[in-house]
Amino acid sequence: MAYTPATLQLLSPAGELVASEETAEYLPLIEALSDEQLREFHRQMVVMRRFDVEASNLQRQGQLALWIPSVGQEGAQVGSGFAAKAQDHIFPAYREHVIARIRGLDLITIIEMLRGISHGGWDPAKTNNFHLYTLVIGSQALHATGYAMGMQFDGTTATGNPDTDEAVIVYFGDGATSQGDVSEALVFAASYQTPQVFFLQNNHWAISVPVTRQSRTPLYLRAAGFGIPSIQIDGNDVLASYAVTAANLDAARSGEGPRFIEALTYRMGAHTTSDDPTKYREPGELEFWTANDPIIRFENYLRAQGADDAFFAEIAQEGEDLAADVRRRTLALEAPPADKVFRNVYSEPHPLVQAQERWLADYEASFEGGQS
Ligand SMILES: Cc1ncc(C[n+]2csc(CCOP(=O)(O)OP(=O)(O)O)c2C)c(N)n1
Ligand SMILES: [Mg+2]
Repeated sequence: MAYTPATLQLLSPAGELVASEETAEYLPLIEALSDEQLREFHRQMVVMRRFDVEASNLQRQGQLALWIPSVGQEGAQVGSGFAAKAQDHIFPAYREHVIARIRGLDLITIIEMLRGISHGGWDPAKTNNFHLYTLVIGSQALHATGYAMGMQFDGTTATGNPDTDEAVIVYFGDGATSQGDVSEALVFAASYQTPQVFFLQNNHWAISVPVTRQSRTPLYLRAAGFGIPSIQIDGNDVLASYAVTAANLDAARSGEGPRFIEALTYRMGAHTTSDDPTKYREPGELEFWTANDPIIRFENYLRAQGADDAFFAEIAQEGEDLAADVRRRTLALEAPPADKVFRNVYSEPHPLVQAQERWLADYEASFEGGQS
């Protein structure tokens, strides 16, 4: 499943604005952006792709237990991330590193989690309402809907003031749509008309299961069954992601109820560094999505708008600097204590866990120079 006739694009793959009946309501939101804001979109996409590559390399060099790449999904994330207002609350899954950075989370926090030296917590009050990563697929949809209901109870939404009215945006994947949690969240959101945008990043795979196995219909159509207005957009079009999310968040914020956006995008890399996608996907698929790369498309657009080589060189350098900084800070981190994984499993000592801990200690000790 690539693009469909229903997929909304504001920017063609060649990087030109699409003027049509469908795009007319969104183009003014793009025209209202300054050159600086547009360039900031690009800067974040480029810099974060470089960060992502560095994090994958660090994992391969034994510095992280795991990395979860977001390469290919920068357009969907940058656009929607900038569409959220400061007062909005963002509930991510676990691949939203770009949005994390936009909301001010220090990326080393994610690195620490995937190195195994933290349990992944941070305080959303200190990360501009960017809530915790959620590895239990789809459960964040329920957290988000509950939070949005709370806004209604607190009266912090739909008061008529767009500068302070709050909304929630929740990110989830195509695979998550098969989870009961997501369906339950949609039911409650529709019942209570929560101020909420469901943002589905359909990256076409749930590990090795293709989206075609998850759904016989385009996923945005599923929202109709819940009575939630929905739209399918080209998630590799950063401008579509921005404008459609902004419009839908505005609607949610002003009391019009929940909305559902399906952003078609592609996970260009592996599911995680523990996965080998060459085992299950056709090379032609990657070629199609490489030709629709969100960064190349937006670079073409910016060049036509007058951005020059110096700008692109500057942000490439910024990416290098960020990667070097993350590498330096990662190498300075402590090693994950081998016993930590066994702590906090049960409140009391547990024989099975104790046996596993002993096994690991013996295994480590079996290596030359190992310690028991
Ligand atoms: C409740 C639950 N079931 C299974 C898993 C194992 N799992 C981890 S990622 C994943 C696929 C999720 O796919 P999708 O929602 O499309 O998100 P993506 O990884 O593509 O961003 C699965 C099944 C899990 N983490 N949680
Ligand atoms: Mg997926």
